[in-house]
Amino acid sequence: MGKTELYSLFKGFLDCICLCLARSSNETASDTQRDTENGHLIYKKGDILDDRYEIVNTLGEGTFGKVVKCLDHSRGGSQIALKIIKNLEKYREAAKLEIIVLERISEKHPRYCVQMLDWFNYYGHVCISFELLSLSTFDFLKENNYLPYPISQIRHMAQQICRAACFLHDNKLTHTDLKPENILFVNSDYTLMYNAEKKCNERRIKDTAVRLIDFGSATFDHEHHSAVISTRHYRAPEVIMDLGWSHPCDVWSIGCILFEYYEGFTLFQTHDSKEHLAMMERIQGPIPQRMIQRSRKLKYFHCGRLDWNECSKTGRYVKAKCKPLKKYMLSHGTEHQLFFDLLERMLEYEPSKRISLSSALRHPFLLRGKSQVWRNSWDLSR
Ligand code: NR9
Repeated sequence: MGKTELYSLFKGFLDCICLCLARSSNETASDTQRDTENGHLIYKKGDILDDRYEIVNTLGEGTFGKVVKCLDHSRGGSQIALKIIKNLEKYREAAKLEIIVLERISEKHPRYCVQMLDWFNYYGHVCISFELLSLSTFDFLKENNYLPYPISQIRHMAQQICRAACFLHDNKLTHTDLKPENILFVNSDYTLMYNAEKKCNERRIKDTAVRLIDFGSATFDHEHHSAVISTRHYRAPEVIMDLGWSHPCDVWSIGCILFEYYEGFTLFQTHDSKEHLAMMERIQGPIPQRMIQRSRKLKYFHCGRLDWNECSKTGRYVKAKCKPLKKYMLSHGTEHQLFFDLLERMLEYEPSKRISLSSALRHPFLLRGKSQVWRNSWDLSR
């Protein structure tokens, strides 16, 4: 089959889904009693959706809608997570594309991407059911007073995140919104242990199995690429500089995520693009000339350099707040050296030189200690 034929097949499939969703939503479009004015579904504990899903409680919410825990009475009352999209055209349209991505992923059963179980339209709300997961790696960190994860646990989480994103890249997709909030533990049970150094109790997650979620912004290689992607702190330099982006922007985000697991705080704590670039220069050195010359964001640059005054108020803030990457090392043992070597390659400015995820998976930091995770859980159980 040729490329154009494949494309039209895909288009046909897409149109079919759109039509199907549009039909079922039009039937009940006049019924707005069920929604709040901003499009959220009004529900209560015990409500049953699609003659099957019994709502237990709310797990999370956002601009898109809400995520609720349900019992699936067609599967012996097993627990699932249900993403209920707002009854608004804009979000319904986006959800249709998300389902296409999720179906493409589900066909191949990758281990580290969340599994979609089912989807349906409930009075104009697109609903997507998933296997039930647990706390996000961000919420666990927060509930643990931002005490960082141990490096052996970071290794196991990094292996899974890289495998999940590598699978997407192999399937011509970029996630575009990788962040600690979108990486969920399968089970967030923990043990409490005393941290003598910080004189406080510390939570240690028992099982570091994670899954990647939220494919609502995932973009196929052939699709239109939005100019602005990612949540600010995890945004790659090529995105900020409007140089065009592809798979490597996910790698940059993973570098920022792993740093955050290691330190307990975000690498780029800023809300401003120029300040963000200045932080990058403090941490990783000057932005390559080639990138500056091709950038369309002329307002950030002057005479071929970042337009930045180190002596200004924000200039002094960045200088005090950030330091060269290696200075953040908490120890100089071999595994810390290897971890920072990997971070440095993930946070390479030039997208074409940035380490790919298939190479990252062969990096000595990630190759080491496949059995170490076992040894750790064994250590904890004593
Ligand atoms: C799947 C998802 C969220 C299982 C879950 C869960 N289990 C427990 C939350 C708790 C999947 C989601 C997805 N896109 C989402 S939720 O694929 N977007 C909204 C959110 S809610 C938290 C971060 C992003």
